[in-house]
Amino acid sequence: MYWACILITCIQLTYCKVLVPPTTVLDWWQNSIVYEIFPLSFKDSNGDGSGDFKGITEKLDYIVDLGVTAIWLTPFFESPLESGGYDITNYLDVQHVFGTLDDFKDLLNTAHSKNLKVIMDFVPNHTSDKHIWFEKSAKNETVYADYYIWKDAKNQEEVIKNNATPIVPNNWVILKIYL
Ligand SMILES: [Ca+2]
Repeated sequence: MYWACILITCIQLTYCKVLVPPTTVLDWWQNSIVYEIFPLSFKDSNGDGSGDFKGITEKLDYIVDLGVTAIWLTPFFESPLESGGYDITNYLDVQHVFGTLDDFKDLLNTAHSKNLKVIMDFVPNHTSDKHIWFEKSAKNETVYADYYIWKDAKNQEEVIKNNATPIVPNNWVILKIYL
């Protein structure tokens, strides 16, 4: 009888998938409620037609009231805004249509004072074609030449021989929005 009980217990543990409660505590990003903000179309604090840092700062109490614990800001670095701000020309400054770097710091500090985490949508894998690195790389300048991956045009020979208009080597679509 004793061995039968042990056998039944082993079968139950094996086939009934008795689960052991997880002992790990979830990290903040695993259980946060995240509110994505596209700064350009969020609140415009100065009436120039574009959302900005001060507008976001003004709405933080509203965001907290929603139960949000983190905000995610889409890219707000210096950019010609030809690709929603994902086309960055300067990673060391903010896009001035959103305000100043101090305005951003104020937004950050105010968010933290309300226990809101701030996620910056950082885009390290590509830049604007107007970024100085891209321009130097396109000219094949030393050091910068391999900062980007380059591929010849589909009609490269025609371009070289007859100065033909280059045909892009892929089927990527450029999606331009607003402004
Ligand atoms: Ca504005």
